[in-house]
Amino acid sequence: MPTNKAAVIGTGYIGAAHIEALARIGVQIKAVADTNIGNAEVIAGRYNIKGTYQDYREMLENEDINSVHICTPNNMHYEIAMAVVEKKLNVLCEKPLSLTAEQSAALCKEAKRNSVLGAVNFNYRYYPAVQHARGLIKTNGIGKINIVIGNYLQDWLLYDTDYNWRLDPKVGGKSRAIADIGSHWCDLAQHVSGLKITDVMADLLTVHKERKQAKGEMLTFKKADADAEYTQIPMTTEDYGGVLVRFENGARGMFCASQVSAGQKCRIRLELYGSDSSLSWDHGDANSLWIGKRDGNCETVTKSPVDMNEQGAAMAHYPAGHPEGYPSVIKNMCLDFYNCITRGKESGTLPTFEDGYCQNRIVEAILESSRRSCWVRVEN
Ligand code: SOE
Repeated sequence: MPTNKAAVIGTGYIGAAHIEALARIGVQIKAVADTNIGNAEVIAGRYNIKGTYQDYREMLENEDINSVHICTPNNMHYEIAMAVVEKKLNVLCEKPLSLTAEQSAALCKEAKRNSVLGAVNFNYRYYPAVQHARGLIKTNGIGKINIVIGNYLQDWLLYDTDYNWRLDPKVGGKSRAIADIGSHWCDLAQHVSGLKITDVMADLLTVHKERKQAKGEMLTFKKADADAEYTQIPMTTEDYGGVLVRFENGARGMFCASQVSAGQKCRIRLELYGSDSSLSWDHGDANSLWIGKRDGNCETVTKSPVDMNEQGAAMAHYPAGHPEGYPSVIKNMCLDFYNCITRGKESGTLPTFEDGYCQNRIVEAILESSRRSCWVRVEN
């Protein structure tokens, strides 16, 4: 892809994953920006990237690029994405697209007005087994979908000494477990089933009403230093959310999102029950898809670029028996994004700004449902 020239803003753990993916697919990275210029310089050195900036605006002024990856904390997404689309550059933004549905609606409008492609990193779509499931459903492989259930569980916020910018509502947003990881589940459920979530009924819990913030920067998934000095911080965002959901075809479902489930590191699981058969995918065994049958034997489809259906095979780059994991799905997403730019049209797999906006509306409906203890309709 010689014509694409990218810049990456934010060089924390997910920024580094984008940079690695771009290097793998051969998109030229012209510059990186980070308020922590030391981080930007280290990663630029590793990948031989020429431009390093502390101020992303300066980078947008100076660099000859056609795309920008936004990998900063959540509260920066809106301002940066707006600046990028106003410069008529394509943008791949980390989730959430912005902190509110109102801001995301404005971004969708502005991206359209400037004829640029806007995408949001709902990366779990890009596992071969997930796309195989979507392909099966598209060809009516499991019959009418009646039930969709699952969860997304983590444990990196189990202790009250676990702290990070995501816990500050001004930086991370008003919702945490639901917006940070529940949104991945909702996106996956909608993308694979092809059905929109129309109503939600939620029950949220903040396990730690206060947390101890250690001095200095704490990266996501990192443990606090045992000798650290702490400040006590009141918590307003949820550690856990249980949500009943209804889909546009009348299907029912439920999911829970938790960041305080010991032993569960990154456990996203989706189960779909149709009138003919069932599908189950679990991130813990990401290269497999279980197909459940009432009559005859159940099957497990394993990742294979030759034996999977067209949608699954398109995401598999190594032979069967060679697992493809998290870095490969970021790579698949970047490939999809740049192919869409080159072809000048969306692929159907790419999570767009519209999908990011949709997740803001679901998250806001979930917060309202929990506040009012009732079913809330998602604006669609
Ligand atoms: C932290 O909970 C986090 O990094 C999320 O922000 C990501 O979206 C998820 O994929 C992994 O966990």
